[in-house]
Amino acid sequence: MADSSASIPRASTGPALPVIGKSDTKPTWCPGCGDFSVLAAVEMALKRLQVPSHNVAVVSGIGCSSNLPHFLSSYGFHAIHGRALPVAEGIRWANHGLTVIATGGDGDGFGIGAGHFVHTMRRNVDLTYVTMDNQIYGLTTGQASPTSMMGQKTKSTPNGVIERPVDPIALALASGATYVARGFSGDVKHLADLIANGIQHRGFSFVDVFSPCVTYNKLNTFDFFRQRVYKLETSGHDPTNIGLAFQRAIEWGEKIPIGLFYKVDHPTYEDLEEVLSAGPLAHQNAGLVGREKLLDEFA
Ligand SMILES: Cc1ncc(C[n+]2csc(CCOP(=O)(O)OP(=O)(O)O)c2C)c(N)n1
Ligand code: SF4
Repeated sequence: MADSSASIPRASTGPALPVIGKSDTKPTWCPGCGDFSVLAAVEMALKRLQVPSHNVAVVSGIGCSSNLPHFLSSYGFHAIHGRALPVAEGIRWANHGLTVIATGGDGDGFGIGAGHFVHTMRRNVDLTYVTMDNQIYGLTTGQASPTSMMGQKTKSTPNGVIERPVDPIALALASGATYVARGFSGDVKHLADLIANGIQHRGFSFVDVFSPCVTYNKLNTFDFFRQRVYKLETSGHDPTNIGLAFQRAIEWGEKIPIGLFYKVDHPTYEDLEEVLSAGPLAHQNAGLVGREKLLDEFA
């Protein structure tokens, strides 16, 4: 099988090409929202990798966090609720010369979008998925989300959440993601490192971010995480060992890990799929000819 990756620039450079930056649209997030840090970290990562604006597509679903693509000077697509990943995947299939980043909230990704989350990971599509996990529905003003903690009182759970939360890290490990990390909005540099390394990784990169909703989640605040998070990088964790990664993933209490849980090299969907392995569809003339032939059959 041909390895087309060698000919595809993942982060091309050049003085004439504008590197990504902020767009003219200003964020409408509440002052202090964790999502500001995630925007800054995504921008820092892309700047560090010198990815030109025209080589990046940022895709989201619906939610406060899903407004992020509006604020970057890249291509962007604001999809429907829970559908960031299928759109991102479609963009990769059409043109896997692009750096594709999907973003969104925990409701978007682990609730309505949970099926897409699992299946995009098991295909190992080469894109980076950054979730702003505030453990609440922010945009719809404070209902419980799939990652809300048991017992938490919210608008939709006035007597407290009685369901066990989804563990996004464990789910990603079980579903075949090949780069699994967690960051915190309170540490932008560390988060930017995780995102930059995720973009450079060949395969599905997942970065879940503790990104507090300062308006509707009074439990999982910046202070809550500051008192609990510790870095895997400084704790002797071996990110090549999936068993150890699962052990760290289920840690939740006085200490909560952030950093790189797991990373493995595995062929991507684009490597293994016969047509895509010959290079981006967008650059394949044969694809156009084939399409015309197909249309002729129905004419
Ligand atoms: C099909 C569909 N169902 C429900 C909604 C309403 N809705 C919009 S955003 C949202 C959840 C937002 O939470 P999250 O994805 O965690 O993002 P946040 O706003 O917290 O960043 C919901 C339920 C919708 N827009 N479309
Ligand atoms: S409601 Fe919460 S998630 Fe939405 S912008 Fe405000 S602080 Fe951020």
